[in-house]
Amino acid sequence: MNKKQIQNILKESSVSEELKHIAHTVLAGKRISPDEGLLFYKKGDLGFLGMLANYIREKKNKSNTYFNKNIHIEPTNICINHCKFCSYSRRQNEAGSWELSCDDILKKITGYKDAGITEVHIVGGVHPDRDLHFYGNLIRQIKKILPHIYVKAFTAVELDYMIKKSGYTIENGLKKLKGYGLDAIPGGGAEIFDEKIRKQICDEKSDSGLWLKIHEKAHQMGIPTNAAMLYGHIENYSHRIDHLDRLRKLQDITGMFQTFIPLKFRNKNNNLSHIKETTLVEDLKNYAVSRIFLDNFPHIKAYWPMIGKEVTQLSLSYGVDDIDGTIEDTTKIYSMAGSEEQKPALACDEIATLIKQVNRKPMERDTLYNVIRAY
Ligand code: V47
Ligand code: SF4
Repeated sequence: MNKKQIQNILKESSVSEELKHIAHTVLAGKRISPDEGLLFYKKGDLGFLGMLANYIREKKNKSNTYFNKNIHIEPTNICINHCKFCSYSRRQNEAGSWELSCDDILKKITGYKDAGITEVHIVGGVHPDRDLHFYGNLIRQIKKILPHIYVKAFTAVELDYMIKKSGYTIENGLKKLKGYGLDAIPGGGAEIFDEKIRKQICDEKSDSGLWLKIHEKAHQMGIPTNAAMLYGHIENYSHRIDHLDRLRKLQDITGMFQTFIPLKFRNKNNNLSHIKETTLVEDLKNYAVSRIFLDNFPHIKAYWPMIGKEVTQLSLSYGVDDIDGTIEDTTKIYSMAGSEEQKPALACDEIATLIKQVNRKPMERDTLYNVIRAY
């Protein structure tokens, strides 16, 4: 729908005058305030928010829907932290713990030599004994086997620990990792920035200021990063808007966030299992408000293994233009938390079909969003 059509619909609709006023701000290409974002969350119905989010999505990315050919490596689930929402972390030697050596990982990587993947995504637990050089060497060895691969690795929380363990400042640690071959940083570890909520769900984790600082320093040295938000647990709409606002402010300064990923809290096998998961309407609304509020983020990602293929298709009408990658059944983290896809793997053609079924244009991309193939 174009601007004129939306303006006409708004004229006829029963939407309140205060929401209409904010909608006109969005249509005029202006930024909405945190209070206005909050009002959207609280009072905006799904059709209204979806219409505006889709307008922004198409203005920024047309019908293009991005994905890549990627694998995940989860080197270990041994972790020094005890985040209440986490379903996969274990103590050292605890039943169910895993710890892949550098050689184990390189063997896996060798199996993908001819698979045409363009990205290795590495995220895992914060292992007490592994430092920056262990992981740096891992990146270097991976790139010897797959020289053209982008390595997008380690949440800011993992980075914080490994950099300090090796005695570097954040700046020098990131420089060192860049030298080893780190190309980009994923969006995890952000959870919810609000200090009171963070204390209740992941007290031991690097704090919000540090998460933002690590991403800022990475941006300053030319390393692009993603940003996530874990929602649907004990936070409320104000906490979500505060989270989005802190990201928007940093993006105003650096411009190096590539995509924003709302991560729906899944409640299996963790210490927050008593919390009911959010509904489909709530999930779509969250994508829509994120798309509208984060006017300086180029992309909004729906992580398909977490929410499933059909919800991913729906999300493409609520602001989402990026659906992660082929994955090749290489992640356990989310299946342990009860995600939709227990063995996530899709061939490029299957992803393209999913996207085309909802009249969007599939675009295979690399980690930096350069288009590799338009379908
Ligand atoms: O920070 C952990 C989340 C994140 C649960 O950058 C959970 O492209 C829901 O970094 N329910 C790590 N979420 C994941 C991550 C990521 C994932 C996909 C794409 C990208 C990207 C990055 O996983 C953690 C936490 O927020 N998580 N447990 C759970 N029970
Ligand atoms: Fe550790 Fe990450 Fe799980 Fe927290 S979410 S316990 S930091 S693995």
